[in-house]
Order: sequence, then C-alpha cells, then structure tokens
Amino acid sequence: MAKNITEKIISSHLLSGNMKSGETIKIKIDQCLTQDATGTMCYLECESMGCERVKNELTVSYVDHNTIQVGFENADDHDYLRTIANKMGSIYSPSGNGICHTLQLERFSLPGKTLLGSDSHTPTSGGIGSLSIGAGGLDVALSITGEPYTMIYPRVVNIILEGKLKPYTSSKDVVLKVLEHFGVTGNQNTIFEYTGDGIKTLSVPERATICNMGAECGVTTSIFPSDEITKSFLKSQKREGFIPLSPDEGAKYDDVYKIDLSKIEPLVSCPHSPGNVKSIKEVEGTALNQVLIGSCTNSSIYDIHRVCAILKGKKVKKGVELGISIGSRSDEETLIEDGSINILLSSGARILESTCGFCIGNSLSPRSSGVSLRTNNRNFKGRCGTEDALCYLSSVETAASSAIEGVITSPEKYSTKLSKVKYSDSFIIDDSGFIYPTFTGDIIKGKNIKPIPDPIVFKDKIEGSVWLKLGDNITTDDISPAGKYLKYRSNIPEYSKACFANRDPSFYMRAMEKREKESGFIVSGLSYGQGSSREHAALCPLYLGVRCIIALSFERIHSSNLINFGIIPLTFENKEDYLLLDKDDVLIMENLDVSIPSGKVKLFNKSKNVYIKVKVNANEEEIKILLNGGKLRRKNV
Ligand code: MIC
Ligand code: SF4
Repeated sequence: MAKNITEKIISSHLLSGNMKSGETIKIKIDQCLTQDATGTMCYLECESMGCERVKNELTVSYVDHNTIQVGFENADDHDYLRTIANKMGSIYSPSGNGICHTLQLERFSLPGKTLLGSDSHTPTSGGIGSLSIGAGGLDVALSITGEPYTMIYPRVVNIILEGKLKPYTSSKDVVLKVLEHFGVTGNQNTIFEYTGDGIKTLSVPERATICNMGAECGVTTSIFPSDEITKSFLKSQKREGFIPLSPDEGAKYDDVYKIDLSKIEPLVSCPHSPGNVKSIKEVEGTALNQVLIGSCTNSSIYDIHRVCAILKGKKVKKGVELGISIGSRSDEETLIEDGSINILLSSGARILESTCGFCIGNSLSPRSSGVSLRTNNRNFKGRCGTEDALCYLSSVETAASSAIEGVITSPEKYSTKLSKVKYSDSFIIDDSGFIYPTFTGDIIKGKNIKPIPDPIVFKDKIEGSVWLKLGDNITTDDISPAGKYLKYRSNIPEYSKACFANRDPSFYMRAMEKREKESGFIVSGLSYGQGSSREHAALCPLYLGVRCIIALSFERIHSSNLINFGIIPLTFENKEDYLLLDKDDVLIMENLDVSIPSGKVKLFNKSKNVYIKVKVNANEEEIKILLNGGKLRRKNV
C-alpha cells in the first residue's frame, strides 16, 4: 500500500494500536529533548520515578530559556540540570550554546527518527524529516525512561507547495499563510505533511521555520520529506545518518491544501494572536518602538544574511530599538567570520545572546503601551513582559526593512538585494560547548529546587465552586505566565503565586483561602491551554486545589498535562450550558468511579439548581490515568 511520510515513520516505530485516525497508538521514541524551563520538572519526575539512566538513543538537556540569572535561582536550576544530565546520560547544552530547536536541528535530529521534546516547538525538526512532537515534561520523562509515547493517530493533511517565492517573501510568510487558513483552534491530532515542487526551493532551515510555527495551529507536528537538500544540509553539518524519505506515489491524505509560493505576499500576525494574520498592506505605516529578530523560528545564518542584505550601509531609525539574537554559538562564530555581525552592529542593532530571551518575555520588554515587531512565533497579550504592549509577528525581511523606517514596511523595495542572497552551506561547527555525560558525580540541588507537589488521590465525589470563569483562547501564558516568573519553574509553591496573575490577580489568594475547604473548578471557552507545553499550567492549579477544568474545548498538550496530574478536563455536551456556570457557583459531581469510565458525567450546579451534562476529554487510556490520580508513579520521593 502506498504510504505517506507519517505512515512510514509511525509504522516503523509502532509498538501497539491501529494506524487509523482517532485511534490511540504507542510509538517508540528515538530522541528526547528538554529545555531548562520545563527540564527541571522533567528530571525531578525522572528521579521520583526511580529512573537512573537515559534509556533512549539520545537525550539532550538544553539551557536556553532562563539565562538571565538575576538572583541565584536560574543558576541553581542550571547546576541541577548539568549534574543530573551527567549522572543519567543526557548531553548537556549550557546557556549561550544556542536555542534548543536550532541546535537540535543542526546537530542531532535525523530524517526518519522520532523526537519527543518538552517544548511545543519541538516540531521544528520536521524540517529535516524527523517526526518531532512537543509534550509535557512527564511524557518526556517517561520516554527518557524508555516507555513508549502514547498518542492519537493523526489526520494527515498534505500541504502542497508549488512555484517559487518572490525574492522579498520567505518561509515565514508561508507559515503565516498556513495559519491564516487553518487558524489557531480545531487542528488537534493533525499532522501537516509538506510536499510539491516548491519544497525544492526551500533549504532545511527555511523548512524548519514552517514546521516551527505549525505549533501555533495546534497540530501534533509538521514534516517535510528528506531529499537532496536534506542530504547536503547534513553533509554541510558534517553529519551522518541521511536517509531519503518521501511519500509513495498515490499515498493518501485526509485533506489537501495547495499554496502557490509565487503568489505569497508578506504577512503579519497582529496583536494578540499568531492567528490574527493580515496582509502587510493592512498594517503598513504602523509606528514601532522596537524590532526584535531571532528565536527558534527565525535565527538561521540564512535569515541573518537576508537581514544584512537589507541593513548593509543603512541605519536603524532613531528612537527604534533593534535587537538580534542568533540561533547558536556556531552560527554566531560563522557570522562574525563572514562580516555579518559588523554589518548589524554598524546599523545600530544590539546583538543579544543566543537564547530565547525576548521571545519568552524575560528580557527586552517594550515600554508601556509600546509597539514591537518580532520574528518569533507567539504574540499573546503580555507574553513580551509588558501587559499593554502591542506585538506583531513577521518575517526577518519585513522586520529589517521596518527597523530602518521605524514603521511596519514591506521589504519589496529590497527585492534586488534579497535576490542576491544565496543559501550558504559553509559554516563553522563548534560542538565544544556540549558537555557529554560521564555517568558520575553528585546531583546538585540548590535551594530553588523544590519537590513536585503530591499527586491527587482520585475521589468519587468532587465538591467545590467555580473559582474562575474565562472566555475563549486561554493560553498557558495566561495560566502560568513566563517572563519575570520564569525563575520559579522548579519551585511550584512560589510559581503558583503567579497563577492567572494577568487574568485575575486575586486568584492566588482566593485559591489559598479555599483550597483546604473545597475543590476548585475553572470554566473556560474554546481552546483552553493554547501555546506552550509547560506542565506548570497544570501543576500550579493542582497545587492551589483546582480539580476540574470545564471548557468548550482543550488543546492537545495541555489536556494531556492536566490528565497526567489527575486534573479532570471536561467539555460540555451542549455548548449553550457554558452560560449556566458563573463564578462562585457551587458544583457537585458524584459517582465519579462509575461516570468517569463511561466518559459522561452529570454536574450539579447547586447555586442554580440545574444538572449539566459534561464529557470527559480523555481516551480510554487517559481515563485509566485519571482514575489513578495521574501518571506520576513515585518510587523515590
Ligand atoms: C514557549 O515558546 O512558549 C516556550 C517557553 O518555549 C514553551 C515552553 C515553556 O513554557 O517552558 C513551549 O513552547 O512549550
Ligand atoms: Fe524559546 Fe521562543 Fe522558541 Fe519557545 S518559541 S523555544 S521561548 S525561542
């Protein structure tokens, strides 16, 4: 039978289940990645489950998120991660070595392999033909311990790229087009598989940009074939392991979407969602305070060469701040050697460290009510660290031309210059930053490292009240904001103080008062838990006493995170019943030992004297997990 790429990789890694969309399957995971903001929890979970050695082919522990080191907290986390990686057998990539997804793509990912990462942008490695999936820390911890990964067999959507991009457009505009078409909700359990003649015009880093931002649509992952372009990328990285991978003639897909690359024009995501895509014409002239180039979406050598083509001999508009962060230390070295960094510095740009930095809001927050144009992938309200700032997302070409003018500007007038930038496959490779494990030494736990909260004990009756009622598109940045709170990622009691802080600053205090007396319910609209894979968005509410989330719909990674820690995700049988729940309503659910396995639960709203029919947002396997109070099987404490 003719197979598509997804079918080929999954069938060669399938451990159980039927490869039919919607069915639960288990697959073997070859590689894992963690980053520091999710990694501390992940390794604490490995420890508490008694895992002493990494069991899969390769695991890399990156430090790229919390590198600001104001106070001892970040450094405590780094030391823990370094020493446990050494002991358990993970490769350790310290701060300054580069951004996890860029390094993974350049140095470790391989076509045909499976990769599970505790970061939602793990799909970036789909650009090299690896089936790369983002998950919560506990799921990654289980994969590190050698357990199969459980997932829903996806719908596979074939995105056919035809033609060739205009010189002033780029792969970022392509993925913004994909976002414009598919939106940020309703794409769970889907894989975007890219094919068509147009892919031959895209290098591996350009393909990676497209796969990276598929995460914003909420898909399981995105993937490109592995072809001659992949082969020469691996060769230029001086790496082995190339295999060709493409769909068979006549392979079937659940849906098809065609994009003519030659018709793409520059696009921009407007505040406050990556899915709020507009053509550059609609936003041209918007005055800017700041332009930031970089992140795991757009920080390759090719990206920076394109930026240099625009900035060479020009100055950034006075009063506008331009910051540039390059994907990896090796890439920085290459760009120093070929003179690019000088061009950037002469233009007035600030060269930032090679980390997530501004993207996660832990530095370079715009001024109050500031307007920022960025090349990263998320512009949720407040994520940049300034609650009332307006953040736009664009290609590096649009960002560079806008930095010169001080207003959002199409890069079209730089067409001739941009057409001369050729993808270069000669770069410096500097692996000296990676620390390979010796399987010895003590694990160092500074005072910022606190134990994981106790798992829930399943109870057949839950009684409490609605602590918070929310609308649609609640992101994990709303639930557990990053930025200035990032340093508490390994300290749940402290981090919980920030829970919903940007939505309802009284939430923490109210929850602390109620948590011994009753269970907390949160009611929400569509697409609860968009964005990041941070399991803190489940762990902090859990610590505060939340036991149930009732929403119109959930996003994939977050729903798994809730279930992993025993919080019950429920959806409404009748959408209108969302209106029957208000803040402070008293709720009761009984006989849960019988109703949870049936998938249907009756929720009694005592305050309104009405029964509401809700469904458990879980498959059979997940229902068992809920009945066990979550997935964390403690051996050590
Ligand atoms: C993000 O881009 O939102 C993050 C920060 O990388 C997260 C991970 C985290 O919250 O630590 C993600 O994408 O999963
Ligand atoms: Fe880091 Fe931003 Fe990429 Fe997340 S999206 S991994 S914060 S660069």
